[in-house]
Amino acid sequence: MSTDDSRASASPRATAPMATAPTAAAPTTVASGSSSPAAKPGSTLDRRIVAARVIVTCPGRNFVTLRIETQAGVVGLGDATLNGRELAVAAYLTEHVIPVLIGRDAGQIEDIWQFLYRGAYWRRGPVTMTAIAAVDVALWDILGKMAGLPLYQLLGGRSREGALVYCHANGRDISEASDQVGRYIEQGYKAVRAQAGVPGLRKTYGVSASGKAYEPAESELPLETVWSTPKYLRSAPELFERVRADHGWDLELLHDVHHRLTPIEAARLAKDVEPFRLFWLEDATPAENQKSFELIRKHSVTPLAVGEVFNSIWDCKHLIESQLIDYIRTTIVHGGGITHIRRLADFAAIHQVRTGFHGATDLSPVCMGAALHFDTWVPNFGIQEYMHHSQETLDVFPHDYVFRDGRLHCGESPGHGVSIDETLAAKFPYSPKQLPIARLEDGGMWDW
Ligand code: GCO
Ligand code: MG
Repeated sequence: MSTDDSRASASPRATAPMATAPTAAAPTTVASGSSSPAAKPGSTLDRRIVAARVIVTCPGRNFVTLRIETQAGVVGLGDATLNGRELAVAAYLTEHVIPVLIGRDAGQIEDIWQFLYRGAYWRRGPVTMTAIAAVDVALWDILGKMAGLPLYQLLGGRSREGALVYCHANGRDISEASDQVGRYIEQGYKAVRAQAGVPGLRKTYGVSASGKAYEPAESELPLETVWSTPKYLRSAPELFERVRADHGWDLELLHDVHHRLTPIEAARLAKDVEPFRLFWLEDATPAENQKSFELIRKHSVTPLAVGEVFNSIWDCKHLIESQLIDYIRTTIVHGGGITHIRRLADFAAIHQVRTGFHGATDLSPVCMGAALHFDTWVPNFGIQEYMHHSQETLDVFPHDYVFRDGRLHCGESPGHGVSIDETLAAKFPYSPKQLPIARLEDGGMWDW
């Protein structure tokens, strides 16, 4: 071991050569520039990362994908999409991560994770953790392809036949929402999230314009929406009373409050919907202050889910170890990849908290593919969100997972089973879109 602490930061085997920083939005390649010695298939040299680039595409909505290639020509993909802040992650990867990846051993997944996390000095945060996740997932994908095994097999093998999913039903009013729940039941869904317009509010989170699929990031600059907690708290329990009356009890029902309530208001709602036995109530209150969930817990036995905006185990440590939640929603793309989410899931398991991964359309099929392999293995699996991607998106990202009998089933192809059609992706250039914001009726800023 060298004691020369002036040596360049490098993997144990290779020093990253200088690379020209490419621009964020355009697909670019940074190659090592050096000709590497002939490598035997499967040897360490074979795994040397020789190229990596970021692909930004907008087949209906924006996605950022990291593509890593080894000396042997094995390609791995990682999702790097952070809705409304896509180019921040693209630039983080292109400017700061790709140059240090070149020359490293793609098989050193843990070491590369630690290098990118500790080595950044500025730890955590959605941009950093999404960038790390993209690298991590691409490397697990490469490992699976080199081993000729599906990702779930590398994690420890199959624990279940497919992942129970919940889809999104919504309506401008309660009756429209309940009708849509019925249509999903007919399609075989066993779990449905229900959201309805709130009387007196022009636009409500989770509710689409008539006939259109719901997609929150719809305008170049943030759309300003108006929120009223009293109006919402009056109508939300009625939605579930109606859905149970229309569709009975042989169905898992979920609901997303989307961070809109104070802890005591959240406790009120959790108590009011208790008779309708929800599978979970999601993001009932913002969770920066993890102790605030103690208040909800004191008043209700409605199961609680939280964490789609978290990016590390530290965001939910108290929530989990104090058993203040039942489901943790942090998923692979925003939580540092498989390497970190596996730790989080293990920590959750010993506190009987189960997974319920975020799966909105702003997470690409690459994330969904990886998540489904994880769901297939993880012992403390709860449920997987499944918000349907548009056909254009599915065409850009060929994948082998399928929906059957209320579950999503990952495929058996090596790695995570999702690729990208770059020719098609290039036909959908980046289109700036931001998430809406919410204000109270008096104009004060609120949580969207
Ligand atoms: C969900 C989420 C999403 C988010 C979106 C923001 O539960 O699916 O709340 O709908 O709003 O991911 O980018
Ligand atoms: Mg949510």
